[in-house]
Formats: sequence, structure tokens, C-alpha cells
Amino acid sequence: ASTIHLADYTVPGWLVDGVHLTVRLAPHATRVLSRIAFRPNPDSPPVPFTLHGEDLRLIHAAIDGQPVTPVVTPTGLTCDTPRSAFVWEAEVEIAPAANTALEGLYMSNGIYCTQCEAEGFRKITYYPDRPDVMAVFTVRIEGDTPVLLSNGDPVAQGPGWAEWHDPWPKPAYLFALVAGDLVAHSDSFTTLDGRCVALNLWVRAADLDKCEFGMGALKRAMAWDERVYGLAYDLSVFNIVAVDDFNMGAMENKGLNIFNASAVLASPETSTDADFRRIEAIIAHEYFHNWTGNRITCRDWFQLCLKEGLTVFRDQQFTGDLHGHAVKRIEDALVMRNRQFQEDAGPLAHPVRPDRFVEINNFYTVTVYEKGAELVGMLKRLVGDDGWRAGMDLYVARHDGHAATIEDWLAAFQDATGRDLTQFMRWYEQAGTPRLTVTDDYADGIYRLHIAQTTRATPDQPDKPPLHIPVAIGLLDDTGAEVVPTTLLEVTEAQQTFTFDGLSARPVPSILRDFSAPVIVNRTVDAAERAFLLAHDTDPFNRWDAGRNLARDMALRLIRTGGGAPDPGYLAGLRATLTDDTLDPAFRALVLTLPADNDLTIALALDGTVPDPDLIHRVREDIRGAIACDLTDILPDLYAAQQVTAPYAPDASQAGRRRLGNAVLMLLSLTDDGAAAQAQFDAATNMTQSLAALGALLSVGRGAAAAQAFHDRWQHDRLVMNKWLAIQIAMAPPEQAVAITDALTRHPAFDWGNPNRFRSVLGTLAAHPAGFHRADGSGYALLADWLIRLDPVNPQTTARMVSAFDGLGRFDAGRQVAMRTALARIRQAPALSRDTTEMVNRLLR
Ligand code: B3K
Ligand code: ZN
Repeated sequence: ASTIHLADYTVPGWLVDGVHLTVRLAPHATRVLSRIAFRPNPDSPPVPFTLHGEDLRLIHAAIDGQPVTPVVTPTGLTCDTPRSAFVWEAEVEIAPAANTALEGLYMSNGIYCTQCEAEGFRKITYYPDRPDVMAVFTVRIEGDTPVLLSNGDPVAQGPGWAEWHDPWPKPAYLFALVAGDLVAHSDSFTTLDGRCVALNLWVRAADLDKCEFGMGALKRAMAWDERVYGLAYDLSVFNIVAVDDFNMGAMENKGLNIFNASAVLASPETSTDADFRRIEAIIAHEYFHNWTGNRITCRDWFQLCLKEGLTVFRDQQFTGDLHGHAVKRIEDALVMRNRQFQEDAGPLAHPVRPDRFVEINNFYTVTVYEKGAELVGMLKRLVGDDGWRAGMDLYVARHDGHAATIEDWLAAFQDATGRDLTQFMRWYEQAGTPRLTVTDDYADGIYRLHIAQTTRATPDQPDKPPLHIPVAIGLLDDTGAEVVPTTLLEVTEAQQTFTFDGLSARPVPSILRDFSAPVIVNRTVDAAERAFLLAHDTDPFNRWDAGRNLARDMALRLIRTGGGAPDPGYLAGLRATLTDDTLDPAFRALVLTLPADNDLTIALALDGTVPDPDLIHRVREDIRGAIACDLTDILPDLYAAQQVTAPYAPDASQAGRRRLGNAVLMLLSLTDDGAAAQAQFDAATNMTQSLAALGALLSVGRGAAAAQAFHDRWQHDRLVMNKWLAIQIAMAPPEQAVAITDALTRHPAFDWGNPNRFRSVLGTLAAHPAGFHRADGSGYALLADWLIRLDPVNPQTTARMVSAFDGLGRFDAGRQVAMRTALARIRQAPALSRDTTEMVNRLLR
């Protein structure tokens, strides 16, 4: 398979003036008739007429009504055409029921649905399947199902057919079609300019009781985008459909969002507080794409972060506005540190805007999405709130209806604010996590901060020029009062010094407030200063981070020395924080959360220590045991104080209390043999309480009866069964995780062709560091077996999960050999997909 380079971009040779599709649905022989008006692109030199197409059976083609015989290849066709505008017609046959890759038109539990991003439309008909070709679509669907949906506004319908027209020009990746036996939960929304929009959430009848929350989330998102950005919805109807088989969370097709059922269906009995938050965020994210993605789309797939980074940033803002920014910021930083920093430090590292790929589906990554959102956040800090809004307005005004680039994006901010963003552009082009080394000195009332930046080499990028890094800092006196409030330092050189004068004593610095940049800060800080910041920092992010750093320094020390007793200073700080009732319970729960194994693994590897997953696991468990023991006098009251008596609501205040209560429950279980957890499990009336109690019981080896009861109650609910499968693996002791996973793959509930199910089992094993990285290689072997099996069925989900082997180079020789052996075995599988081949090759290079 060949590598595609950003540098090779050329404009499309032919443009599309309009598309008419007629889709005659049948599970094994769907006919797609297309009538497409083409004209030569005046900005392109004359090029031959070529269309993309895969897995299509061409029945007939014509140009301006005259039959033609194109040259057909496995990836498309070419044809002699007039040099001027003409109408192309084609009829193709496809088999949605045989489509297990879930790309193009496929069937999920009897429902026809589509997934076209990135390059799935070419599996529906011949077309210039590239995002810079935008066109108005009219679609007629013929089929014997009660509901027939496509993009845009409904035009007409009758028994067995429906017609849709989408007036907004769009690239083919935003095309969607749904047909099936569905029912709607309906509502409406009146836009800021007074138009009434019909809202429908389409589900199977049995799921109708799980729609209310998602509908409310949609309306909150619509109102928020109007209020914050002045962006209103632009069609008469907005449809969302829930399907069971879906490769990711959801898809923003114009006016017809298609969702993984797990990302939209919610009820207190079946969904946790975290599910409610995630569902609200995904519904908002897909809705926000209507402007940032659909009205303004990407010129080519290298620009993916243009829509994804910005839309993630917008959904993060939305969640923060609704439920509190402090906790949201900490959670987003955790995703960066636990997952993105890992990607950036290994063989899969790539820039937020990659400059080459083999299969674009492999670049829907935490780097493009979450680091992409961090770049947007840094830009906002650099231009300020007014500059941000001015830049956004200019970006929308300039590029509405067009396919844009990152250069266009930054130019809008440069022109709106006058700021020079030339150096900032490097963030999009340079992979790797910058490390800031910070030292300070104080003399004669002058305090100086010295900041040096370096970024290690990443694949294909040996040299890393300095970046433009916004570093928010504050200075505190010894009572915790701010002597210098939050100030944005702009680090642009390899080394820089910032001076603060007129200080009467040496201040305590609070650095990288609000996680103002996705960087690693290296600074030698003693435990006393960390404890002081945990008690006093006025920036909530850094207050939390001080506690996390205390825990991390301690964990790293214990790992290096092979074990020992936790710091009394850490335990005292934890006690003070947990008992401080002025602090948000969710914040306290986050302070109680120990650094993830991944986080510790990377920290060790960066310092040249070979991480031992078993030891890391044991040290974390020892610390948990020591905390449970040390805080034994306060835990029962703390637990009791978080119990909610009011009827369940998934709001931040109740959810925060459950989160802290359940974090405490995990510790209590270590000292009471699961008694409190069993009581909570027996009394639980919502999934948050029930699942947390089951997890706590499993974690102390007392979960068998509860797991059986949970199974018996929920065996008919596929979304809940995903949780049942996952939690048994997540909570397994490391030495049992592989065997438990293996046993669950034989359970009747394990329908492995369903991506949610596959991820719940194999994905949970891959996310259990000490379980997956067994020294005997059994975790690697089991995952490899299953990926080899899944690849011919669903390459996209397979390729995504191959990234579990990303840690490769960090581990000891024995584990490296076992991982390489597993990857080599995958590589040798017959007819391995392009998706998986690219991932394995990148990992093994
Ligand atoms: N844009 C889709 C992701 C498509 C993934 C294709 N492999 C969902 C989203 O980011 O909103
Ligand atoms: Zn998105």
C-alpha cells in the first residue's frame, strides 16, 4: 500500500454541481443509481476523469445519456469524457448485509445505515470521494421499511419511498442514509432567529425509554452554540439515529447524525454518571460539527484536526460551562498525560496535522483530537477572549461553504488580532511532547524564572525547533496569598528568563496553571512545597496537580526502591483535602485517584528506567492499602456523607458525591472485606452505585455472587452486558486477567463482530497494564489471536486496537520479544488489511 503525502495535494480536476441518488434497498443486492453533474475545475489543468469506487458491481454507466464503458479497477474507474460540463449516470449493486467492516452502507440488527467518513462513500457509488468536492445532494430511498432517512430536509414520501434534499453543499463523507423499523422520540427547538426545528431521536421500540436525556443534551448544545458563538442550526429537521454496530462513538452527517447506541441511549438504571456525561458531550460534539466540520469542512484529510481539534475544544468548553471548569480541565489533562503523551513518546507519534498516511482511518487519534483541542485552547489563551471570538467570527465568515486548511484557520486569527502566529504553526507540524525545565532564583526583591524547552526526536522528525508556548503562572506568598496573580508567559526561545521585581520575600511559584499547554514540566520541588500548594494554590488545576505530583514522586520512589512506606506528608495532605468540605466532592475524588500505571510507566521510561508492570501494580496497591489503613478513622463518615437520598439525577452535584463515595468505597473494601460494597450493591437503584459496588467487590475477590446477580438481571440489555464483561477484566488481579478474558470470549454474550463487545473484552484487557503485560506474553498472544480473527471482518476496529502494542520499546527485553512476536504473527496473517498493516509496520519500524 502506498503512502499519501500532504505535499502532493492537487485541486480536484472536476467539480460537482449536483448529485441525485436513488437507492433501492435490498440486503444482498441494493441498487444505487447516481446522476451527477460534473464540470471541469477552472483552477485545475485538464486531467482525466477518475472516480473512486470499491466493492461495487457496475451495472451500467452513461454520459449525457449515452452509454459508456469505463475502465474499472479495484479502487475506481476512469472514462473518456467531454472537456466541458456533462451529466454522469451510473447504476451499481452492493450488498449491505455482507458488509461487516461497518463502512459504507451496512446493516446493524436489521437496520440499514451508513458510515462514510473518511472514505466510505466510494463503497456506495462511484464518486470523487474527497472532502474538497462539495455538492448539493437529492436522495430518493426505496425500501419496505417504515422509516427512510437521509440528509437535509424531507421533500416527499409515500409507501415504500422517501425523498430528501440537502440544500447545503457537502463533501461525500457527510452523506448518510438510514432505513429500518425505528420509532422516534420527538421534540422541537426554536432557533435564535425564530425558526422551529423538528428534533427526532430514532431508536428501536424497546429503547424508547432511553431517549429523554439525549434529547435534552441536544437542546442544551443547540442553545449553547447560539449563545456562545452565535451559530444556529440551518435545516428544518435534525435527526439522530442509534445503531448497535458502529466503529466509533458517533458521526456528524449533515442533519442525520448516526450514533453508537452506547453514545446516546441513557437511563439511570442502565447508565452511570460517567455515561451520562460522555453521552452529553458526544451529542454536543456531533451537533457542533454542523458548523465546525460541515459548513466549514477540511480541504483534505491531513487537515482533520481543523474540524476535530476545534470541535473537541468546543465540546470541552460546553461541558465546562454546564458542569464546572475545574474538574473538566483536570479530566482533559489526564487524557493528555495518560494517553496522548504516551502516543507522542512512541513509534506512533505523529503531528497534530500529519503530513503522510497510508490509511487515514488510522489517524483518528488522541493526538489529532485531544492534542488538537489543546492547540485551539493555547491559541485562545494567546489571543485572549475577545481575539478568540473575533478570530472565530472571521474564520466562519471567510470559509463558510468551503473546505479549509490549518493555514486558513491561523490566518483568520492572525488577521483578526494582528498577532503573528508563524511560530505557533509549528505546534501543528511537530510531533512529540515538549519538556520544560524550570529553575528559579531570588535575590534583592527580584524573582527570576528560567524556562528551557526541549522536544525529543520522533519518527521522521529528528530536529525540533522551539515552540511558542503559553505558560500561565502565579506567585504565592507563604500564607497562600497571591503576590502575582495568574499571568501568561510566552515562551518562544529554547531558553528564557522571566523576571518579577518588587517582591518582599521569595515566592512559591505555581507553574502551568490550568494546564495552559500540553507539556511536561520538569522542576525539582520538595514534598513540603507540593503539600503547601495542595493546601493553598488558588488555581484549582495546580492544586490538584500538586497532590498528584506528591503521589507520583512517592510512587516513583517506591518503584525505584522496590517498595516501602508511603510519605507521611502525602497522607496528611490527602487527609486534609478529603475532609475539607468546602471542596467539590468530584475534585476530592480526583485528588484521591493515584497516577495511572501508564503515567508512571512513561515517567520511568523517560528517565531511562525499564518499567516493570508487576512492580508498578504492586506499589500502587501498597499505596492504596496504606491510604485505607491511615485514613481508616475518616473513611466511613466520608462515605456516609456522600450518600444521596434525593431521586437520582445525573447532575454535577449528585454525580460528584457518588464519585467521591465510590472512590472511598474502593478503599473501605480493603479493610471491611467488601461489606460496605455488598450493602451498596444490594441497595443500589442506579447503575452508578451498582457497578461501582460490583467493581469494589471484584477488586477484593468477593464479587462472584454479585457478578452472577448482575448478569441475571441484565443479560437482555446489550449495553449493560458490555459493562458486565469489562468490569470483570478491569478488576481482575494481574495474574488472572488473561484467563478471565479468555473465558469471557467463550461466554454467549461475547458477540465479537460487534465493536462495543470486542472492545469491552479485548480492549479492557489491553487497558489493564499489569494484566496485559504478563511476563509470559500470554496477554499479547491472546490479543494477537483475536486481532487476526477480527481483521478480515472489521479492519478499522482491528487497526485501532493494534495500538495496544504502542509501549513496545519501553519494556524489558523479554516483553519486547513477546510483543514483537505477537506483532509479527499479525503481520503474517493472510490478506491482512491495509489498516492493520500500516499500524503493525509503524509499531515494528
Ligand atoms: N467524525 C467522526 C469520526 C469518523 C471516524 C472515521 N474513521 C466522529 C467525530 O469525530 O465526531
Ligand atoms: Zn468529531
